[in-house]
Amino acid sequence: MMAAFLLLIAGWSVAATNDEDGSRLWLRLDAVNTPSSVTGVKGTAMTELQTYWQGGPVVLKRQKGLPMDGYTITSTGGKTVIAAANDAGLLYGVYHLLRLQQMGQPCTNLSIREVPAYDLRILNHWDNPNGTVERGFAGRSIFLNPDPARMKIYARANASVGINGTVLNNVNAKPEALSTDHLQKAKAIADQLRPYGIRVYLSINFASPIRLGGLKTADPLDAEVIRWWKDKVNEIYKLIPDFGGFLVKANSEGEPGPQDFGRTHADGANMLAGVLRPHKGIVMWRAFVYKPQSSDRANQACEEFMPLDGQFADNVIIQIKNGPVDFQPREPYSPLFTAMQKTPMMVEFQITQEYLGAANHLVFLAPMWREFFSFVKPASLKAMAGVANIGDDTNWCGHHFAQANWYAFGRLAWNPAITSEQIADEWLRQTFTGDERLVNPMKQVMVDSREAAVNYMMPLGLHHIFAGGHHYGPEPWYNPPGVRADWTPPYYHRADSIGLGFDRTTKGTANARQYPDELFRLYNNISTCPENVLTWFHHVPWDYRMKSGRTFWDELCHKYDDGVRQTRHFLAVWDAMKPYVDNRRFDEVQRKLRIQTRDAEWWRDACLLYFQTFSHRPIPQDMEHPVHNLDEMMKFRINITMYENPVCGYNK
Ligand code: GCW
Repeated sequence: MMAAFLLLIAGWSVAATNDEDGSRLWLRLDAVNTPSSVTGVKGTAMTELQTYWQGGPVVLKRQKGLPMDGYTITSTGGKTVIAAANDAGLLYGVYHLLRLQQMGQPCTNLSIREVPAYDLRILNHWDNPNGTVERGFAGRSIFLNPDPARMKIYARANASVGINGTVLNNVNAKPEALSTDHLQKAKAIADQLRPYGIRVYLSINFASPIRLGGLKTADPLDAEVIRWWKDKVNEIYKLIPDFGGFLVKANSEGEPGPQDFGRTHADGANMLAGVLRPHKGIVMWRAFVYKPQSSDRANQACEEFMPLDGQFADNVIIQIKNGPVDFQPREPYSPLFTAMQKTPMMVEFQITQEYLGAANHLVFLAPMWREFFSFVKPASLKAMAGVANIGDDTNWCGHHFAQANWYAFGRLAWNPAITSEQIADEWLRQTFTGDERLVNPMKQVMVDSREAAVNYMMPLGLHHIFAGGHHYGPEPWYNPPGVRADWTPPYYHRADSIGLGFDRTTKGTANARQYPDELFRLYNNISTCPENVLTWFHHVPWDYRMKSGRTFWDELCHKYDDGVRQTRHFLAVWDAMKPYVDNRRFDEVQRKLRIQTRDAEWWRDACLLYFQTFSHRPIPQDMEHPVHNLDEMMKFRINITMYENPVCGYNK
């Protein structure tokens, strides 16, 4: 009896240890030693080595001549030397070596030289003081009551891919983010992240002098306002001597800004930059602006920022979303990137999947970001920011595969030329297994997943036809009275009896004109416009002949159906992965993929049946026909806030 009981316990514990919960992210090496305690970033580098490195002796050497954060790794005769100009470079070199070890790659005869593309590789958390995370699909804020053990994993994960900055709070910033109480909390976090070479930054509310300081104005040219900011900044630097600076969303979506006081973005940004300069702090000023009155939201960043090109202080960087509208599954790049010539710029990617199935869909974002870099030269930018997908969920990101997007962001901020395949390969080997029977098929799934999402959500240049509010699922018909037009899908898809799409040519809103000549000509002409952005730039007649020979309507139908079939294929591939993955992660991913296949059908059926009410054309015979009914789908709503992940999608 006793023996049977013990056996049961033993059996249970084996199964339990085989199961992984994803909390270790891609850092799954087990400790081989207990490190001696050392401090500072170099201390962290030594500790990581002592704890996890299984190879021969490694020397960490400070060496002049290399750019900051860069490193070399050279190994000869069993001895490895990591050299770098600064301690962070040594730490990155150590993580490189550990990555090779974890992937089972050769760790001898190395001759590696790595230099980051950007000095600033930064996460933006949209975390609120009450613990909610805007567009957060992985639980609540990790910064609310930071757990030291989790903060250590967070710091290690970031440093392991070279991320060296983090903005702790939402760009829709509450004034209290700068209260002494909150600054104390920020200090505590900064103290935990500093040994990993990570600096903290804060988003600020431009009206803080009024709402926190009790002043009558927040006019950036007012002497008292400037004094208020100086005092506040001095207070911050007393607590956090290496504080990085401010991120600002101003005069956008109801947030206050310098325009409220008759001043420009440059006036506002430069005032803050002046106050931060003595401390070597910077201002990241967002270009995400649009007004309800304008004829085309996509035009507005250029309209507002081009007249200010060259007027910003040198410690201001303009932070621009990759596309001109808002993190859609596919957008052309924001033309501001090529229009502005005299202003430092950085790109803002969205790691959290606000418009890509939240934490339910497997969508690997590296291909999307690489696509951006095929239009915008990496060297034309100063830095890279990513809106984090991190929360207090056990597996950090809600979906095990969403961890890959955090990883990919860091790798691309270090080197935008790394291919999506390589990133997926590295991440799979570290996070799951080096077994090729998993790595090869799942790498393909990851690399194909973004195009699949575009297909089942918004093919051929469609955009912003999401459900209002939470943005999960299709709602191309969403147009309630009183909601501003540019927050409703019909503003973007413009479906009518003639066709579908937004005329942004010179006959329409002339958005195409904001691109360099060569691209302007390409986009402005329907016969040369790439089909993957066709309805972004053109109102396309239903019978327009596509390159495939099909009519536009038939092509649209087929694209949606392709997306559905691709997701079913992803599920089938994953189903076959069971032998190579622990049960827990296998089941969790499988469940999410099942949701995704059903959501893909929901997208296809809702969009095609709705657009069919305009096109009056049949769904082609040679594809699967909708399995749902439009009326029912139009009544269906998921009632969640923008701080939650839906437990499942369409379930009727
Ligand atoms: O993507 C949109 C989101 C908002 C967000 C805003 C922004 C933080 O729907 O939730 O607010 O953009 O980027 O400022």
